[in-house]
Amino acid sequence: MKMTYRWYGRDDHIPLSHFKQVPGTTGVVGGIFHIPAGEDWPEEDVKNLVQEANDAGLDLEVIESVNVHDDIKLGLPSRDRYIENYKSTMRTLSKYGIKVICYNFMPIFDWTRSDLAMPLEDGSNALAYERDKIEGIDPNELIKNILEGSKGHAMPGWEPERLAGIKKLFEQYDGMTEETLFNNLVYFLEQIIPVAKECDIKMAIHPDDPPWPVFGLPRIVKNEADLEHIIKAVDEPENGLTLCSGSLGANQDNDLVAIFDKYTAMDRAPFLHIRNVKHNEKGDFHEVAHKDDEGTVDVMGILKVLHKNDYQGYWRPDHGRMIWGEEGRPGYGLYDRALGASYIQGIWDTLEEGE
Ligand code: DNO
Repeated sequence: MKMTYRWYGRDDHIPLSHFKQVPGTTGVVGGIFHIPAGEDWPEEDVKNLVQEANDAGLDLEVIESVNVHDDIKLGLPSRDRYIENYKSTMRTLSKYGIKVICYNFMPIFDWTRSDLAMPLEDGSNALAYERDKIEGIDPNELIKNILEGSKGHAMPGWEPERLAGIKKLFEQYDGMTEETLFNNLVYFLEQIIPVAKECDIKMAIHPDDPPWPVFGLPRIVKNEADLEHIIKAVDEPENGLTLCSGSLGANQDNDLVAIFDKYTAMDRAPFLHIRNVKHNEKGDFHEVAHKDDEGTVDVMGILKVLHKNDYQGYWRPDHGRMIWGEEGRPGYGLYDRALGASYIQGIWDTLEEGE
């Protein structure tokens, strides 16, 4: 498997050389964050992004994310214009060697947390989700908390210009069923998967985070049944999944090992996010170190099935804690992700050795 780190471009507090210093790193996962969802990505920006990573000796073959405009998720007539932009962006990305595009299909919000820096016993802090703090609060309150908690770092998925129209968006989604949202996803996929084929790009939908409805908005990427529904709806190798152990693992009913086994064996998961979460008695969760016994995710079990299936795709250590006093974008410090990466690679080497 190819080990990558998520890199936020020039806005990242971590220089590319630091990622490169972690043994085993082959590349970074990038994005262009100043272009609003729905717009076509300028070729010059794409070229510079890839060039900068390559100059540092790193591949940049995965984009996370090319975000999908809400009009596509809503199924509005204007979606066709945004889908054309999406296709054009795919063509540009393929010209610069991009192989995988990660995206999500969550209405309005991307990932949701109640706390971006929950103090842990060991003096570190991590992202957390407490249902009581989310359910019943005004979404504007949540936006305010996230933006304040991000301490000035742009948080992908929480772009202020998009959230400015939040009231109207909620009205537009009012009453939307999962079925309608799913049909809108299929409409989108039917248009873009032929382009992905032509461009030799794999699309990789990210699970909903957390995998249940938030603020009454429909969610369609929550569990194995949803994943199956999606890949079967447009049954082409380019219609793939980003398997995220933390997002899917937030619901303890999800059998992560079985899910990772099934879709990597089928070669339908070109990109993986590996992280760990811990649940409390109320079913709330917070993020923890990657080490298997720190949380409820069976990290070793997942690695064993990836090894069994000779996984050749991209993975990245996902969210870590903030440790050693590091300041940065919540979830995306260097230190704990590097510890997690090394831990995972140690397990991987042992599996290789045992062959
Ligand atoms: C959070 C990330 C998500 C993810 C998007 C993919 O840290 O895992 O924001 O990038 O949902 O589109």
